[in-house]
Amino acid sequence: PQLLEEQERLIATLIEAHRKTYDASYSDFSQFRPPKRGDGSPECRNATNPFLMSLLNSDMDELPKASASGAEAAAGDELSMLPHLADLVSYSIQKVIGFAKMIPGFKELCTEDQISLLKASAIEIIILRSNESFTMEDNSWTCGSNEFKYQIGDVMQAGHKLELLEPLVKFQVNMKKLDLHEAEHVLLMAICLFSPDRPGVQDRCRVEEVQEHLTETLRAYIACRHPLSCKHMLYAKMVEKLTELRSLNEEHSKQYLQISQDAVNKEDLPPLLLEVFGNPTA
Ligand code: 6VH
Repeated sequence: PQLLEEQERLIATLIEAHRKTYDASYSDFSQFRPPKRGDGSPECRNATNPFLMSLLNSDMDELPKASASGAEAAAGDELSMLPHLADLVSYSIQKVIGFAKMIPGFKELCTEDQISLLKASAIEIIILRSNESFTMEDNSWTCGSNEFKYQIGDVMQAGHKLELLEPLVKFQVNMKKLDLHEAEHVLLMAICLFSPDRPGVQDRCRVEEVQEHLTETLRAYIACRHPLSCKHMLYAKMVEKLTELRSLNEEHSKQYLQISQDAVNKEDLPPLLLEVFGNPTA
């Protein structure tokens, strides 16, 4: 089988769209609210006794005037990574939107369907694109300096449960092992976006048409570009990843609802995040 000229162009367009929306230098990350890691410091270990801690650690014999500050520090300590990671996710959603807009066929959909597709797939595409920063060396997402190296413990400090993060890390490891070409990586993200079975999609046929065109291109690409030794079952394995993403998505929805209810500082969640993942207080 051969890649048609049109399929070649599609791949080139997707790669260009991804490069324009994925900054592999991660230089914008310093604009997010800073990461706060409970590093086992005394303040952190004693997060349950914020008032006692502040009295023992200062010469004052009074409780801090900003009365709620102690309690907030305690609650905020548990979700200490939330502002930074919420900013990272909000930023990533903006980039995913930029990527979507450059995929042939997306802009031709009505705005309602564009929104339905983005809302449903945003977390899945973020999980996929994050594989670029994931490293099996220490199972972290490494985005430059140590400050922007995200490990499981950091994500737990944004309120996510360990038992739900393990499948996420496993997913990242298995993705890494597929060792996808850039063409395959961007096609998978586009295929994920154009899923006709997402809630609220009106023009399912149009979405399905685009998705089929993308999957056909992926099959053709694997058939003629991927080395014989490793293309075995690759397409099937990639489709399997889409299924795993659905279940990660479902778990994320539940975790997000819990986190958004637990968050003492509602400003921790940027407005775009509330719009895409839902605002339980609205
Ligand atoms: C890429 F916790 O776009 C860019 F509050 O590759 C770089 F934030 O609940 C880096 F609210 O339930 C990168 F929804 C890394 F936002 C991605 C990572 C590392 C990118 C940090 C933790 C992330 C992970 C991908 C998904 C995961 C962001 C979390 C998603 C979230 C969230 C929030 C909210 C937050 C945690 C999770 C989860 C599962 C297991 C899916 C983003």
